[in-house]
Formats: sequence, C-alpha cells, structure tokens
Amino acid sequence: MSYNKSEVAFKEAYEVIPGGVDSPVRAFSSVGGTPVFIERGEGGYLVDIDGNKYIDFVQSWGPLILGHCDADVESAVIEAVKKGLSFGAPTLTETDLATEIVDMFDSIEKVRFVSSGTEAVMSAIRLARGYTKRDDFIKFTGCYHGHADSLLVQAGSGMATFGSPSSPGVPADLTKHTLLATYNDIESVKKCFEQSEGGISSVIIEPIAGNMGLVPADEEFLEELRALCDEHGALLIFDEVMSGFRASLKGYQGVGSVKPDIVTLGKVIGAGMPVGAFGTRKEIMAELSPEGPIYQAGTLSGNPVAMAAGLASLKKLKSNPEIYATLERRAKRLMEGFKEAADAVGVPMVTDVRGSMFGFFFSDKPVKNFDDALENDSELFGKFHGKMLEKGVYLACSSYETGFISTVTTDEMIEEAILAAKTSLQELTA
Ligand code: KE4
Repeated sequence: MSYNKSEVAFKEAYEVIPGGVDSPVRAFSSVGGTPVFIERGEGGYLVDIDGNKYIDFVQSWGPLILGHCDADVESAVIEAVKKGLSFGAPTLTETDLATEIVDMFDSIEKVRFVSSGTEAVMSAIRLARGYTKRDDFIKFTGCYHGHADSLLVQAGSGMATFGSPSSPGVPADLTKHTLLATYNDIESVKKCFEQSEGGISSVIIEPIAGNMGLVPADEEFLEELRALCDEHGALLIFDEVMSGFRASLKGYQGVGSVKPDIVTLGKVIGAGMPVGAFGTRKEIMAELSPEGPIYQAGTLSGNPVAMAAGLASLKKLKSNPEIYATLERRAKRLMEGFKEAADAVGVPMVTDVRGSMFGFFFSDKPVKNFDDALENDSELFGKFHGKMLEKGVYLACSSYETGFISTVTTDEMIEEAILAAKTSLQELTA
C-alpha cells in the first residue's frame, strides 16, 4: 500500500493543527506510522486519500453502528438540512429522540441533549453535585469520561485516593474533589468513601469499560457499588457514551441487572453527528435549569440535523433488535480467529466481547483493571496494527481502545480480517 498522499497531508495538517489532528488518539502516536487521511466511508469500509480500502473496525470510535452512508440516516439528515441547520429553539425531533431514549433505558425518565460525551459527563457530575450538595466524586483509573478538567486526574501521591491533575492546565483545585478507585475492586471504593470528608456526590463508571481496552466490570462488583452508593446517598453514574447501543439496544442495562441513577450517552445516538446526552429520574432532572437552579446550556444542544441522524439510527436498531445477536456472533468469531492466529505462533492473547464491542490484549493474563491492561505488549500491538493496516484492516490505533462490529460488517469481512491477522502475526514472529 502507498500512503504518499496521507504523508503529505499529515505534514500540511501539522502546520495548522496541533499534532495534525483534532483529537490526539488519531495521530497514531502509540502505534507509529502516519495516520491515513480518509476520503470517504462505504458501508463497512473506509477509503483513504491514496485510494486504499480498509475494513473499518473503528467506526468513528463507536457511532457508526450502521456503517458509513447508511441510506436511512442519510435521507433523514438531508431532509433535515433542507429545513435549516439550527434554530436555537425547540424542535419536535428533540422530543422524538428523547422519547426513544426514555423508552429504551429504564433508569431514564428525562434526558437532556448536549454536543459531546464530555459535555454529557461534565453536566452529569454537576447535576449530581447540585442534587446531593456534595463536592467529592469517585472515578476509576483506566476509565475515560471525556476531557472536562475534574476528570483529567491521575493517582495522587502515596496512599491518598485524591486525584492530582493528569494534564498541565488543570489546576489542582479542580481535581482535589476527584477520588480515584481501582476498577473491579470494591475495597478501593470503600476507602474513597471513608476518606471523603464532605461525602461523595457520585460514583462514575463505565460499566463496560472501553477506554483501557475492553474490560467489562464484574456484575458482583457493580452490585456492591450500587449498595455502597445507596448506603451513602451517592448517585451512581453509568457512563455509557461508548457502550450505550453498542453492548445491546439498552447498553449495559440490556446485559446486566444493576440500575444506575444517571446515564450518560453519546456516539451512536448521534450516528456520527455531534450528540451527547445525560438522563435520570424526573425528581433529579427537575433540579436542572430552567426548572431548577443547576445551570447547564448549549447553543447547538439538540441540533435538529444531529437529532434527525440519531433518531433514524435508533429507530432502525429498535426495529431490528435481533441484529445484536448477529453483531455479537461476528465479534466472537473475529476474536476467536485472532486468538487462533496468536496461538499458532505462540503469542499470548486474551480477548473479550460484549455485543458489538470487542477487545484483545497481547497478554497471558485476564485483564480486570488498568494495571493489568498496562501489562500488555503494546509494542507488539503497534507492529500488528501497522501490518493489519497494510492488509486492509483498520483497527483502533491504541491497545487501550475497543473495536466495533457494524451491521454491515459481513462474515466475509470477518474471515478476511482473521486471515490478515494470521499472516501479520506469522510475519511478525518469523
Ligand atoms: P467525546 O467528548 O469524545 O464525545 O466523549 C467522551 C467520552 C466519554 N465517555 C466515554 C466512555 C468515552 O469513550 C468517551 C470518548 N471515547 C473516545 C474513544 N475512546 C473518543 C475518541 C477520541 O477521544 O478521539
């Protein structure tokens, strides 16, 4: 494959955009090489500006569950565009999409739309703080919830559970109320509750973590988390920006039984357009402006074109819920094939699947938390990523991301990717 045009494009982009990209992970920093610049999507494929075609397992980091240029989503967007791009006033489509989400998520009675997952999480944290009148909240190392200041934290010093900024530009004052616990470790959560002087407003977790690789939480751990929140009067926030409509039609709640208080959503509900959302029961949402005192706003929140895209996408998924069984079967077949490829050359690999989400680590031990994930052979992952790209398979460009199957990822594409994995690993271990 030739990447000449992408190499030139990357240099040009670098002159006017930091790192040449508008979101850091896209720069291929952790896998090496030049990020390919995309010309267009075609169903389950991406085509780059050099004309190379790839089976797309990234799908814009989750949103494109129906694949690229889905006819129904496209016509809904075009119809909406012809009426205008934005009004800054209520539209019926917002109510329609909100109704779909309320119908699908038992724990959501009312929902507010925003323009990104970051905004959804930032607003949910504020809502929980305002509702409980407490400032501290708990997050888990390895979970990513967007780039709002109080969520950019890393483990503090020593035994302290209080986070310190993980990025320059984030004042310590803005992370001193963020406590860090270990995923799947309930004792670490209890410690946070004990160390919080003012009390915990919320515990936020990805119930199916997709930002340290795919690492689902143990059901028993989530049950204990629910009980702890109830005991202390803290709100449990499930960040389903990624897992919502990806693990099942109801996200985690379609495959697990623990009920959160607040849910954050994004990605699939915009079908590729900028949409985030957060929702919970009415008595909590009543605290949100303009009903209540907790402020939250957005010029393009509930944008009618984005709403039309999301509504068409959700309606299509809702009309065909059995598609999730097919998505999961294909994800399992892909991971089975990757595991066969690794076993054939004596390379350790662990894999996992939840609905249309899949993940694999070059590691010989089960991954239950971020420290486990960090033990994977990310150098081998980088080389594998490059080989697969050459063979026309577009995987997430980091060991700490999740892969996705779309409704237009066919069995043939799955087998093609498995063959590419086999030859790539043979070449890498020869
Ligand atoms: P956005 O602000 O990027 O729309 O959403 C933030 C977010 C919140 N919560 C979860 C569980 C998420 O996965 C995300 C964003 N996911 C990453 C992919 N791991 C977006 C890709 C990127 O940062 O470019």
